Amino acid sequence: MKEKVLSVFKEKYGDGGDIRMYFAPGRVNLIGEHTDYNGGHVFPCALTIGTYGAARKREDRKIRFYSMNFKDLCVIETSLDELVPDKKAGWTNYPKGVMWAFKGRGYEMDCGLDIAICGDIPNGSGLSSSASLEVLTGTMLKDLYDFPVSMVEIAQIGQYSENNFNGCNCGIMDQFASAMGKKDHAIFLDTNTLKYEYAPVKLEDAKIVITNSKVKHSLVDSAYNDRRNECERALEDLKKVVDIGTLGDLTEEEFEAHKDAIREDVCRRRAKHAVYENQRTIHAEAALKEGNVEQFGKYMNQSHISLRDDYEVSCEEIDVLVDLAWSVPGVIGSRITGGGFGGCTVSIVKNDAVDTFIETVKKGYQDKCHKTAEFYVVEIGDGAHRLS
Ligand code: GAF
Repeated sequence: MKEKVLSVFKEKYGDGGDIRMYFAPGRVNLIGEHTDYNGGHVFPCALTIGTYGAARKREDRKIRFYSMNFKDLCVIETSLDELVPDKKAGWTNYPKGVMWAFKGRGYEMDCGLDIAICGDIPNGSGLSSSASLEVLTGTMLKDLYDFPVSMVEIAQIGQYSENNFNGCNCGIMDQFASAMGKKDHAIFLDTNTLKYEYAPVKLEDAKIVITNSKVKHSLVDSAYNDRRNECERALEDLKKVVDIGTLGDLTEEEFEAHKDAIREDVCRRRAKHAVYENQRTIHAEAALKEGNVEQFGKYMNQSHISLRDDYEVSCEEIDVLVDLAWSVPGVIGSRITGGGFGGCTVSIVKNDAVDTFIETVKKGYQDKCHKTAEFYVVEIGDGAHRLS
């Protein structure tokens, strides 16, 4: 992939000069869903699939973009003086947003650049292709312009640009995983403090299998923002009776003791998920640390039920995939992963059950939903970096 991007870069922009190559991964979240904007914990890992990019500084203020994923589009040109969102500019709003956010933090690019990218994250799968593009851009800018930013700041800048330039009110999990991932480890991140710890994912006799439903329901962004608002309303009500900053500050017992202060039933259920899921994530990480993968799988299953029933971010197709997965002997745990309303499930499957898992789920999904699922047996990779 790296060679392909480099040769396309040269074909589009010409050879010579200091062309540098970078990679930023996509992510899969093992557990801790919809907790990142509620001050809770998440437990994602970076994947070995992601976005590759080649870049070279220019002498003028032009910025040129080319993506091998949208071959029908030609080179898209803008300038350092035009860093504003533009619907017509499509995917380039992500890198532009990051440049704009760097500038807002006082990191002024003194010249433009040419960029060519190519990603191997399946389109619309919910494995964070946009976060990987943001983090890729941040990694390029840090290296090419010598900006003294840490990888954690790159994640923060990515999230800030997505919230304020691209209008999606996401939490920090996806950008953090892409920037800070570590091979064979998941990141146990407290989104309230940004304290994190790497937890080895030693699955000697099991694999992580992602199943792509190939479904993406409309209104994903508005439904996502609705969930956020409902959690905020629940928090406001709770703050009248208990001294907390976020839903992540509550234990299950404290929630049960104070939940009647939440006036709307729907907000109570959303808050219940956020509180229980946060606690589940803390327990799940501890179980994994102790080598108790079976227990970890049980928490994954509970997470799915809570996302399905209380948070209501699943959908028919995803529930079919998870039910089928649960029916296969050798499946340790299975749940929806990411924002929801389609996208992917993540399952931990015993090595000798992987083939049966894929066969059973594929056939059952085809029979029940008349759709063809895709399966990826994934490896956990490193966070964003410059390629040699
Ligand atoms: C999406 C968001 F981008 C994340 O911040 C997170 O909230 C996730 O949905 C749900 O856990 O991926």
